[in-house]
Amino acid sequence: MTKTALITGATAGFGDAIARRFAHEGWKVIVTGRRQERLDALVEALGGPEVAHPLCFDIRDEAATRAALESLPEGFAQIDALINNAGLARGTAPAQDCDLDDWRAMIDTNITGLAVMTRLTLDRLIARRGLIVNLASIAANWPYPGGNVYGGTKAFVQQFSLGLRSDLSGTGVRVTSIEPGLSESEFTLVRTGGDKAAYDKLYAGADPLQPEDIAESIYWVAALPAHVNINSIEIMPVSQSWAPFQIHRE
Ligand code: 8X3
Repeated sequence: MTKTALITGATAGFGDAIARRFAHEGWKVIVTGRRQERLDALVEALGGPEVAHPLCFDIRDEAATRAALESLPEGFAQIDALINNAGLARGTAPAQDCDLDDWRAMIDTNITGLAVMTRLTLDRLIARRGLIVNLASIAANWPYPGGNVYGGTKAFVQQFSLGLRSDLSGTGVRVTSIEPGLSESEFTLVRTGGDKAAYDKLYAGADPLQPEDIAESIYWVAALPAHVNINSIEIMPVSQSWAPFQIHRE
C-alpha cells in the first residue's frame, strides 16, 4: 500500500530534499510551507497532484494548521510519517543583544508550531502505526556562543521526541530526533538576515552537510523494519568537531 509522508517546511533546504527523496521512493507526500509558488513548483517536480499535495499556511497559526489538515483530500488523508522539519534560527548575537521578536519567531515556530502539528496529526499517525521524525540540531546537545534561544528550542524538540516515545508506547508509532550540524541551506540566509557574504564565509572550505544527506538519513529511518526505532541521530560534516571550553580571564 502506498504510504504518505507529511513534510513541514518543504519550500527549501531539508524539507525540499526530504520530499524529493520520499517521492522518489514511491511515497505520496504532503508538502507544507508559506510560499504557494514554491509549493506548486515542488508538486510539479514531484510528479503532480497524484503524488504530492500542497498545504500553504503559517505553522505558527494553530487555526490555519487545523484548517489545512482538515482540507486534505481523501487520497492524502492518511498520514504514515510526519516529518517536523519547519524551523528557523534568527541571529547569532549574544543573549544580551538579542531582539525579542527574533526569539518569539523561533519559539513560535520551532516549539509551538511543531507541538501543535504533532498533536493535530497524532490520531492519524496512531491509526497507521506511523513515524514521527523531528528535526532538532546539534545545538540541542552542544551550547555555543549565540545559540541561546535557538539551542533551547532544539533541546525542546529533542526531549519532546523522547517524551512522545514514552506516551506512544504500545501504539506502534516510532519517533526519531535528527540532530544535524553544519549544513548548507537557506536556513543560514535566514539566520544571517540574508547576508550572502556571511553565508559564503561560513561554508568556505568546510564541505558542509547537504540537504540530501539529511534526507538520506531520514529515509533510512523510515525504511527500517517496523519493530526498529532510532531514538536519535546526531550528524556532523567531517570538518566539524569540538573546540576547548572558553575561559574568560581578568
Ligand atoms: C543548525 C546547525 O551547527 O548551526 O542547527 O548549530 S548549527
